[in-house]
Amino acid sequence: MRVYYLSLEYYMGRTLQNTMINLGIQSACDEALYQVGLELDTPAPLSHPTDPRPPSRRQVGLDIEELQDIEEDAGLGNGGLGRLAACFLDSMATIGLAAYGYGIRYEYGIFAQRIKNGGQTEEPDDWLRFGNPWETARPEYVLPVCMYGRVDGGNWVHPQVVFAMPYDTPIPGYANNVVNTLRLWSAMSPSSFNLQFFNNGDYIQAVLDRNLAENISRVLYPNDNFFEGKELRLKQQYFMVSASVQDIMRRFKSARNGPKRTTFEEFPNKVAIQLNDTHPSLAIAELMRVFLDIEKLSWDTAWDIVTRTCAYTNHTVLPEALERWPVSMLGNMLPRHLEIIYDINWKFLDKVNHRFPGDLERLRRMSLVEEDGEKRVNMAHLAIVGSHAVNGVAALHSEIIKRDIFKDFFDMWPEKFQNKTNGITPRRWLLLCNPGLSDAIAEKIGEEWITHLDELAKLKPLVSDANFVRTVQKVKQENKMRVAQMLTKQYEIEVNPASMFDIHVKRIHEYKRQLLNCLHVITMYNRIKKDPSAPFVPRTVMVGGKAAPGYHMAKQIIRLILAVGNIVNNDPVVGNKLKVIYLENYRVTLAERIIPAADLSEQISTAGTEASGTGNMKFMLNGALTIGTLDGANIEMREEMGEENIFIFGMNVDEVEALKARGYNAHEYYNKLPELRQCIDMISSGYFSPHDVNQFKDVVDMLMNHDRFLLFADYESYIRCQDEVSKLYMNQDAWARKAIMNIASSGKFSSDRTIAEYAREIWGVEPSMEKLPAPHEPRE
Ligand code: 26Q
Repeated sequence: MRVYYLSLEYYMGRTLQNTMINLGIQSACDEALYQVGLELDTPAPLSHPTDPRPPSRRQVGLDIEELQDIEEDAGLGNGGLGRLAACFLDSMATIGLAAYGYGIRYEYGIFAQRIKNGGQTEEPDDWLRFGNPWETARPEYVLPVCMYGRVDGGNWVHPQVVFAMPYDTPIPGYANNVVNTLRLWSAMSPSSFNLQFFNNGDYIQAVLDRNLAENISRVLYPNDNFFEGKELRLKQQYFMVSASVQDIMRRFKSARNGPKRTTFEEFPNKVAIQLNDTHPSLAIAELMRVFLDIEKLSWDTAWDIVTRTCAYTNHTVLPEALERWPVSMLGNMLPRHLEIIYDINWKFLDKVNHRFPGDLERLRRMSLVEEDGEKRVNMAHLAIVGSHAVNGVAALHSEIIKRDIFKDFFDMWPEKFQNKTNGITPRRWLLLCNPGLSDAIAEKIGEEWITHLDELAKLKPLVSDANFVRTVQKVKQENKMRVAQMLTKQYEIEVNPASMFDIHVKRIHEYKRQLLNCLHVITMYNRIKKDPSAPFVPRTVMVGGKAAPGYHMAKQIIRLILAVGNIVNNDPVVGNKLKVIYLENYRVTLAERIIPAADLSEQISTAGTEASGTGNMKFMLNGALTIGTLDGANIEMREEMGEENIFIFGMNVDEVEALKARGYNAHEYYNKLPELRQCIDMISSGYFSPHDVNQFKDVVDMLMNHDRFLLFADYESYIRCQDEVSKLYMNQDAWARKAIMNIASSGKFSSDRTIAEYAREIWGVEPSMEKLPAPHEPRE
């Protein structure tokens, strides 16, 4: 069985250190570079062959960290979904699956965020500027992709052709001699492109127009959890799907021990295709087209193969993130696929009608084609109908899917619906990013945890080992110092490394409620101002994350946090009790720095909105305590560590639903809670924006009159919970013991566990932790 992971995003970050670690050559490389440095003679000035002085040598060798810092992040993703794909690649190689990642080689990844004039600006991410040493172009496997044209008697005629050039990146497993492949497609214009111009004599124009085709893989769309129905985005999706499906078919047909004469009955036993959200869901229609039009299979045979091959992972329940492509756009670009989608829909609705006779309302709800307003194809419906398994990414999320957004489909096929709680790779998110903690752990329980994260449970008894507690505290302090030094060096910001590092890093989105955190900051500020001599547990609040360039409210949220920081950080009454830092350009590499230095992790989305979260797991694994809602995987984290080791506040999903049903009225809370009212009044009166008192009018208006995420309803409970956090922080040992309980309880959140579940319960393949013989060693 070969597993194919199809994703429009891979948020890989850097590769060098990860490669050295997985190959087991990190310390050798480190040492070698150091020695090379020492060998470098720096000739003494004016030295002469007869000079009796020995040639001078460098006092210190070359530092591998300096080399690592030169590498660009491969930022081919937005946030959680893209990073999950990257963690999965690492785990699939580590647990020995024959897995391939397929995606797009964007020439520009997620934009670089710069803070200018109090807000976010975007700079293009020209990550290939100095070349990419990890990739190999494979021109021998280039493939044509067809778009546009029309259907004539069931045949797709006169399409435009673009070439898909594969670039392969090796994905090594951890210490097991496995190397899988991530294959990313780059668009290349065929030399015949726009030949009609050429024949008209406009050769120059024909060459210039090659760009049009090559724009397909130019840039990653920077929307996180938001659907934007742009034609170029649809082209990207089909381009990736078409090239990947052809590649998969070619490999199936040429398999060494495959059938002599190609029969497709075996296809679902040899090929598993996992769809990372609906973004690659055209694969279902494309596979049908290939089996019907090219391989000439019957509809029923083709459909049986396709549905047994494909599986779909949903990553969000937010309605604005669900892909609903206009029929007109799809029909113009992919006329044959639209026909096939209509045929899938007829046969599907016929089945529904047999199961639930006469339930017209149900047929309307379940149709792949939405007919209210502009006709659209609901891609989630296509993905569910065309897959044998549909999964959510945390227990709560998988329940919400069954109960809410896909209820009708659950009624129809309860057996399709599964849960696969997300995970993170312990190689990057502990071993690589936190060597101090890794060593402290290894000293007590060895190194098995690197591939069997459940082993961390062996740390639980060590909460009463005073030495271990002290070591963990020391490691955290060192990690904090490193971040403090970085902030000083890069931004000339002085932070108090003895203060609590309270960290909120993720994409900026209303549902993630960075504004709630901001209200807590203002509340603390007001308390300090009100009684400057009252005891206060010092905090450094750091917020980081990118806003989608077109998301006005998200950009305003960044502006407000910066403005509040400006006032708080420069108020002499506050001193070093409270600092607010905006972490510019949060990305994988910055996460590797920041997360190991966190005391407190903010995971405060409105219950029922964050499908899982994975940052939450990274903080837990690195010994931060969490303040969070009963949302996504927070619930399972609490279950693993016990409720005494996590700070949970706010409404649960049922309470959120009840409040919505009753009617949420922000004014009630505003009138009832004086500290909240004070915060809001300050924002709306321009306290934080003296040069433009109306700056945050829209933010206040949203919070007061149309807040979908019910901030004020959780304000009081959040503030109380934060007070408890501060109280505990005064007892450093009690805090550290809970931190150790967090680390020791994080075994479940290894992506190795997640992938083993996908393997057994969706792909029908057994993981193998066996080490392969090294290529140059004879097989036993
Ligand atoms: C779709 C169409 C057109 C343009 C953009 C998009 C688009 C792009 C990215 C839609 C959604 C996304 C990203 C979604 C995402 O990152 N979801 C997160 O997935 C994580 C991994 O499962 C979860 O942990 C997070 O809870 C979820 O928000």
